[in-house]
Amino acid sequence: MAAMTTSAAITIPSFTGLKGAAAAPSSVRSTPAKVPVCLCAPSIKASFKELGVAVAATAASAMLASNALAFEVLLGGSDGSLAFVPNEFAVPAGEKIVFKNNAGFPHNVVFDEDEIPSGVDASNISMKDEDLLNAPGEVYSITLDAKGTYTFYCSPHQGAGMIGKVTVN
Ligand SMILES: [Cu+2]
Repeated sequence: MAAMTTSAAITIPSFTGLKGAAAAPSSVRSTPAKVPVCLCAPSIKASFKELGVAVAATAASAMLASNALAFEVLLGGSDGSLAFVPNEFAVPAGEKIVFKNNAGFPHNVVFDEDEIPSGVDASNISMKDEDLLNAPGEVYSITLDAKGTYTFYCSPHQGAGMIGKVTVN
């Protein structure tokens, strides 16, 4: 019995090989299906790399096309973290800052009245505590003109550490 099992095991691969030779397209198609992890992982990495290059190229051409740049901050990390991404950044005075709902919402953007430059009214630059961005891609945009450091937070997730800091130069 053991000998028969062994010979059967040897027969199967050689039969598959013959089949593959007879019908090359189906053999090619079945290979990725059998090892999706090995084949997919490098190609995903490659496409992210290509995306990165494409985004960089787009940003560069946008820079050339216009000085009206917007600085984008994601609300919620793509890894599920309750955070502003980036959570610390600097922008020139007058540059538009776009907070974009990304993951883990609802989120909002509220500036801490005690941690903004003097003379700036926090209520003029903050969302209301009860206002929330609920849908993916929803944005809240502001422009900060007074130079200095501003601290802001997301009111639902302040306790979880969703706090950010922007320096306006
Ligand atoms: Cu939040």
